[in-house]
Amino acid sequence: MNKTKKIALITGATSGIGESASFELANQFSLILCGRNSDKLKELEDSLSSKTRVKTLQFDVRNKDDVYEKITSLSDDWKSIDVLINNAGNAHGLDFIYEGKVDDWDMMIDTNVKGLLYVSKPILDIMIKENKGHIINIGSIAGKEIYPKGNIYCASKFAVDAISQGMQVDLNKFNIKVSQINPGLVETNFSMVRFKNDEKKSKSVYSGVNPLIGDDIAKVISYVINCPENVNISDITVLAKSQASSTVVNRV
Ligand code: NDP
Ligand code: 8X3
Repeated sequence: MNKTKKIALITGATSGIGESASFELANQFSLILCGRNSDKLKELEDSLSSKTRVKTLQFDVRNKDDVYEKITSLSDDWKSIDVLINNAGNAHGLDFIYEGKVDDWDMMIDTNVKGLLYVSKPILDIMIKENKGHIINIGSIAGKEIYPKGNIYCASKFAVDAISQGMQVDLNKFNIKVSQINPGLVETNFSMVRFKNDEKKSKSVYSGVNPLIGDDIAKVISYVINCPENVNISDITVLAKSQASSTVVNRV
């Protein structure tokens, strides 16, 4: 196994887009796979370690101290992270703002915004010191357009959009690329989380859509990473063919 492979760290590797990205990138990178679910992390390690070096880090991105401790404690052969994929996140609830639950709002802001920052901070320190790196933030079409009842989820992804732009301007002088990938409807566990395991509601989101799947976004991630050194895809929105905007979807 090639120990000189570049290193990619993926958050939210235990499901959906992050899991697909883990498989997609296994041929090219040594992988640091992050998630909360330790059984699933072990399963991923078992599946992928015949292809590449795998290190798993178990943390909740909302836990600032734990995130910092786990990343800064990486051994020297894992520390030199080349690519950070900030993917962990979810929507919680789909309610008019006057009916929204404060706990859902906390979860989205704490995970999608603050969690992304907590993970990025120690890795920025490493990348700046090494004068190299590529950060890929998974935004959303919800970070580009507001849709009814999207309110706080949209706000969290608009924040990711602003953070991505902020990273790009501030990190430019350190030879660090920053890219944001904004998917539309991707059939993952996303809607099950949003609708608190209501399978019927969750399925209805994708009915008649022929939606994107995690592997589609994983291929885009790989494309963005593998552009020539002089090229940066700074912001890309990826939709299913049947989706024209957050609210315009051709269901058949
Ligand atoms: P999934 O629910 O399938 O995966 C989400 C991943 O994020 C899981 O691994 C989950 O871990 C992890 N995660 C969630 N909360 C935390 C937390 N507090 N700490 C650590 N890990 C956490 O959904 P997707 O794959 O679809 O979502 C991935 C990203 O893509 C998210 O940022 C989402 O907002 C974004 N996105 C999704 C779209 C879609 O339509 N599916 C469209 C646009 C963007 P666990 O299993 O432990 O919860
Ligand atoms: C997920 C896409 O449209 O369900 O970010 O908000 S959407």
